[in-house]
Amino acid sequence: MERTYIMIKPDGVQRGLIGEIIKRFEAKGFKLVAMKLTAPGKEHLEKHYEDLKDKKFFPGLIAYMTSGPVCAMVWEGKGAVKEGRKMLGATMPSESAMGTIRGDFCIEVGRNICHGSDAVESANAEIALWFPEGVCDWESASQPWVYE
Ligand code: RTP
Repeated sequence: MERTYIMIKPDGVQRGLIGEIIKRFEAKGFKLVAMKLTAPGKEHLEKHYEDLKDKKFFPGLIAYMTSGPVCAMVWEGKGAVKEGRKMLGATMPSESAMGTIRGDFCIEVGRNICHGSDAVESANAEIALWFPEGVCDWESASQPWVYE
């Protein structure tokens, strides 16, 4: 089953949105297989956002991402990467549809609450970076009620 890396950024944590975001992923039918509240520091975040290192906003992004703890999670389910991105909404909150997490809860791109992997390959790399200890393989009783 496909897995995606979803992270609630420092603003989402400080604003008390962890429960709301978890609620949406659970209600959708995805399965939480790893989660931790962590503040890993600059080097780790620079690695996570390595592909953006030449962007003008990179230093600000790293400062934002290291300003407090993040909630790192792995969610599992059919099409988890693409569906997860849909649930987060567009990167720019002004373009995120209402009903999405960013559309409902934020205003600025530099405080856009959450991160979601953009492809299966990046999801696998991000899961390995954030959860080198591995994830929990557990059986969910609701699976036959989610998948036909
Ligand atoms: P993320 O990785 O956080 O899920 O975001 P994303 O794929 O939707 O967007 P990406 O282009 O990878 O940008 C990563 C994060 O950098 C911040 N950003 N700031 N000031 C700006 O113009 C700007 N553009 C991007 C956002 O926090 C964005 O989520």
